[in-house]
Amino acid sequence: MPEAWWKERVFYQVYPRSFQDSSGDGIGDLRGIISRLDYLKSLGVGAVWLCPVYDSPNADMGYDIRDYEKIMTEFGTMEDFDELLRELHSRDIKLVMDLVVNHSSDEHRWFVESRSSRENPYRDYYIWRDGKDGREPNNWASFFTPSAWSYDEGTGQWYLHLFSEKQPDLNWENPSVREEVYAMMNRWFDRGVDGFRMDVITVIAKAPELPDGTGAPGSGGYVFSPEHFAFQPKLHEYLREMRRRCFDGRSCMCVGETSFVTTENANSLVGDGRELDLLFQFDIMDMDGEGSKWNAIPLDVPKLKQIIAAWQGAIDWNTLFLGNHDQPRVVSRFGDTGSEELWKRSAKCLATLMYLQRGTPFIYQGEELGMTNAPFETREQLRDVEELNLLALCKGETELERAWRGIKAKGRDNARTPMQWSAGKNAGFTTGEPWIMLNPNYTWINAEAEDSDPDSVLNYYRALIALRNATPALLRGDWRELLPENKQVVAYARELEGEKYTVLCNLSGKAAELPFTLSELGEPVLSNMPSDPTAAALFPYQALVLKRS
Ligand code: TEU
Repeated sequence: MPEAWWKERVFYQVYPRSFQDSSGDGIGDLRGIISRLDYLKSLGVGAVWLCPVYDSPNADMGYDIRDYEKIMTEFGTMEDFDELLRELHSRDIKLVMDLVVNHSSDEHRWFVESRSSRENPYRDYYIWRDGKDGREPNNWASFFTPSAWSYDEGTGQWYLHLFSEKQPDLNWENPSVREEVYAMMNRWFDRGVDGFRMDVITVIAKAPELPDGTGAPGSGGYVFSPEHFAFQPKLHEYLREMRRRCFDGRSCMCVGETSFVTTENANSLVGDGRELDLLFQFDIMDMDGEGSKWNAIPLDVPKLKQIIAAWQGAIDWNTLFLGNHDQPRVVSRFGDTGSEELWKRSAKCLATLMYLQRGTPFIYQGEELGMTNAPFETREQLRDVEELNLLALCKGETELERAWRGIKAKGRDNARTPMQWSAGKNAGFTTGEPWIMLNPNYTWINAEAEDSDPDSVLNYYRALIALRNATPALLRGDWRELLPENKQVVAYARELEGEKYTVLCNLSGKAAELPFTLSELGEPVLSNMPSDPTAAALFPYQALVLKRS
């Protein structure tokens, strides 16, 4: 039986606002994406995850949807969308849409109705409660603002928003909400899309009584309370219903952004019940934060190895990624950007260690060029609601300094600067004024320059993807950890029907000794620098894939 298509293909995440502008307004758009599809094909990817393109006031850059069945004006029209889908399919590339149904925009018709009166039929589409002693209904903190509640003067009640006040949470307990969502998803499937990436899907069900959180109070005394909104029992009921109503009988896939998932509860989502096909877990993304997303401690290789081994052991099929539109740039975060040589070598090393594991790779746009964090210096240069809210809360110089350190290292705008296509005007992204600043290093980190350089990060990604695509053992083989005690080298074997590959990646800036010579493991089939088969060591950031002959 052929494997599910989403296991065999490499995904590429497009952040449309920053990918390619075709209209000259400084904002990427659908026709821009269409003009770059041959580039995606040349990379070898087989599916695109498209960040939200629905009509939105962009309080959270499209993750606040005003109309689920209209394309954002700046991005184009539904005709452009249909053309994009056709053009992708004609190149044998699948399209997976990003869908945000934990919340909508406060400008969505449902919410406009809902807040218009307590009796409105849409009132129960959202989560409204009376206040307690003139304060919020409970003490929950939101991801983006101190309190998860906002007061509505007109109707004298509070509404829940786990994200910004412009992102009210939908009430999944209301069957009408669920029916509307399923019908909408089915209309997109009928249009031809191949799947959905479901935004923060693990928080759609809330504890019915909305009890106070008991954790440590944060800003304003509010408590971040995932124990009452993540992985609630009803979540599984809703996901099974969604599976039945939308996915059964179609060869479409569902990947969940499963915030708060653990190796213990993951199989409740992707195991036999098959509520989701794939899940995104964030253990690697969270490992350098020490409890706060804004901290940035240096990469701890043994801890990384532990996370990789734990997840390879926990579920049958992982998603493999090191970044996305919410995260800083991969090579700035986990590699070494101190010199051009190490930047290049470490970018290739990180890709090798991640994308040859058992699972489905997800590459974030520009990562394949080795794009880096951007040198933001002023508030005016920032666009992200999360960063701007953080700065707005700062009292005094010390807090501001700390916030800026966090924004530079971890801020989401790092991943959202325009794609670097060429050394020409605005990196070839737009003829107009870009909506967010360009990273000035586009003069030398760009697709055009890298395309013609055989040693570039881009051409390495092409070779890596081609190798994976063509090698059954790297697609479907077992995964086995090697050198578990080694503190610098990530090493593993992939094996299928007697074919064996070994992946060795020195993820440190120092040479690493090995307990064998390279030739003992076979012939190199991919490497990021010349290697000596008689050596029993790896250079800093050296990556090597060997095939046992
Ligand atoms: O992110 C969900 C999420 O859990 C966030 O806390 C994420 O970890 C955070 O952005 C990190 O700084 C999703 C989307 O990917 C994100 O872009 C949206 O802002 C968010 O949901 C709300 O829809």
